[in-house]
Amino acid sequence: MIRSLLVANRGEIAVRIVRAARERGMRSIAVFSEPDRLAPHVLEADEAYPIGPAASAESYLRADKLIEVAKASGAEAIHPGYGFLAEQASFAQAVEDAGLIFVGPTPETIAAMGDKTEARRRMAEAGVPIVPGLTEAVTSPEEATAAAVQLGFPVLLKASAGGGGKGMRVVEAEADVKRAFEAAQREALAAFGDDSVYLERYLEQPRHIEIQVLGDAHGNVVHLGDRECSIQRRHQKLIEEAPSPVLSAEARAAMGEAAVQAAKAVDYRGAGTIEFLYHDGEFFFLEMNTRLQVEHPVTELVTGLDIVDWQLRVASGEPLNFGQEDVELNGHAIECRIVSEDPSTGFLPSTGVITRLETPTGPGVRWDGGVAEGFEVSPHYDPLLGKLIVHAPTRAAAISRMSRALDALVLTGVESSVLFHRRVMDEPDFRAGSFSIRYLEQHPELVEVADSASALRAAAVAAALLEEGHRRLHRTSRISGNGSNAISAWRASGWPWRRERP
Ligand code: MV4
Repeated sequence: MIRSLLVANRGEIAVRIVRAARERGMRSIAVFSEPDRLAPHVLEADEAYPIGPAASAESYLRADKLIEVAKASGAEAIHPGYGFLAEQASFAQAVEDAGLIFVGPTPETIAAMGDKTEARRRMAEAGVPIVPGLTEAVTSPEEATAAAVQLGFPVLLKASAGGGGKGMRVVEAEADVKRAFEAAQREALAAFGDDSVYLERYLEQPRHIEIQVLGDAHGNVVHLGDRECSIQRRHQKLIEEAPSPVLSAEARAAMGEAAVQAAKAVDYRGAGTIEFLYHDGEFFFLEMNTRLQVEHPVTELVTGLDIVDWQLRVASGEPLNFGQEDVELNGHAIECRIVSEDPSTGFLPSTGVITRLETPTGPGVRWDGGVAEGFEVSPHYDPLLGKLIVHAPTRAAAISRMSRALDALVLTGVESSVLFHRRVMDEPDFRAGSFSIRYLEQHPELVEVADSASALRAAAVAAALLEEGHRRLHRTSRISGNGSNAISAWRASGWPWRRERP
């Protein structure tokens, strides 16, 4: 039994983990950088310790400081969350070497899955379908060219140490392999300190579908169904749902079984994700993520399981007390990642103080947030402000529920993706479930700036609602209202519940 947990993270995921620890009866210990002194994750934890200045490299990425704080505070375990040190085998090893429990898989598993060619070898051995291509790095342009010709164009050069899209190069023809190989090597070296690259057949418009797995320290592994994660921009996912709208029952079962095989092949412990590319009924192993993922809530809502709680139980040595046959998928869940980026400027980061935050409530509506009113969103960290997640009996009902919830979300002080997300909920291809990983590039209208006439109309409606809300609050007449301290029904998304026609 773990009695005290250090959460080596910040933002919404640190809040999520602190709450899970509290429900398990564990003492929660937060860490914070200078600008995070009064951040929500700090205020919700039982204790909190400073670990350095704003820059991640000097705070949340300092393995030595985190372990020092864990020891000084009497923490028995460390949960890394996602990002930062979550998939650094050396950090997991250092935690274990310090006599602490790492909430996650073993350092060996993390290292094996971090090496993309080794991961492909292990998966192929376990009978999991991998994207056609090599399972060893290519070391010269000649070798790369020969392999590409044999595989057939287009091919994709990838960094062995990669993931997340860095060091990737699509090659369309034999004449371009040499240049692309050299560029991919350089980029891989700069990004990962390792210039090994290999190649795969390039799938042009696949979907990204992943399976959540959960293993314990006693050899039991179950999968918790699939998530559709195709809607992304530059490898940042923006909308996830469970289950995928396109998988047949047979494909879902086959993918789930493959994921369990994959996890068993690496003695997987804790929560993990097997990513697949899916196209025309075929699926191929892409990568394994050896951590809790941002989008875990959609799986929690359709399975009724608390994944973070299970991470803590597994880390405490508890066996899973249910089998695959006990896992049922109910209804449909959708998550919108609300980021402090401005879609109308190509998703440029937006920073500033959150001046208002009102989050929607109601049946099947969940907000996993990491910011609060008065908190300053700084440029130092990930732009994720919080996740709006809904659950309903059907996908259509979930889309309606998400639309309603986005309308009710008030978030001011920074630019955000709320309006963009609201537009996607109305977009016919999204509603039809008809999209691939290229959805956003194929729908530029979703990020277009409103023209000045509609902006003016929106401003007029906002002003009218502002005044009306103020009158309601102060029970004043139209004549006596003085306009100060006005509270309104205006919504940042631009979709007020009441349709006003100017
Ligand atoms: C691919 C692919 C097409 N064909 N591999 C992107 C990041 C890294 N995790 C792997 N990625 C891809 N690998 C082959 N053989 C397309 C992508 C890809 C992608 C994958 C999942 C989600 C979003 C993506 C966006 C662009 C490219």
